[in-house]
Amino acid sequence: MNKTPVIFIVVIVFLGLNILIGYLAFAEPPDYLINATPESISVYQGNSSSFKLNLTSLRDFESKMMVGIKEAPDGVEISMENDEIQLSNEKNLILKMNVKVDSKAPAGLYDIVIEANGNGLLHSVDLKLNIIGTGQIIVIIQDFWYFPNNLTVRTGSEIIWINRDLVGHTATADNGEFDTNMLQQNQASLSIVFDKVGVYPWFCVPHPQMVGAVKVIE
Ligand SMILES: [Cu+2]
Repeated sequence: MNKTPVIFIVVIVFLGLNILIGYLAFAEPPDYLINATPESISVYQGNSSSFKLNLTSLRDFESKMMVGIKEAPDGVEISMENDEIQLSNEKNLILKMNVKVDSKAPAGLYDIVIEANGNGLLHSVDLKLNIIGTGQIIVIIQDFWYFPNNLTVRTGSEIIWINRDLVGHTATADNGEFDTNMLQQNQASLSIVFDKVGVYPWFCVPHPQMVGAVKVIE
């Protein structure tokens, strides 16, 4: 018996199923696609700020939505002035968001996720929150990395690096302006004061792939 027709039918059915699955997965576009600006906000440690988020629907839809914060870093409280909004076709909507940053909230760059829920369908928007350090800031060295490794501080702030790894590390300025020298496990550096505006990248002498940077602002 010639098996060619059987194989042919099997291949056709297989391809047909794939096309059908692909259609089901992609044919129905998500009901809610929103965009938010600004994409990044900054708040000083121990401060509160309000922001206007500009929400835009990228597709035609009209819906009542519940808006809330899904994820915020420790020591940060975020609330929406209106937690229920009406997002309309192609209209921009301004949403007021209040951000309260505890003085102990760690300085650095964080992701916050805002989630909108309309008729059971979820859509999230990611924003960057830059917590600007003031006073004394601790950078932890752990697992061959700096936490935070990218931070903004106000002039006059000081940074102390603490090594939590078994092996020794340094935080050494690229331009040679500061150097913690070798820090052994659980050793803290002397505090380094940043009183000049600028960007100061640093690295670890024995592990140059370990890098960080501090941006000093007015
Ligand atoms: Cu190192």
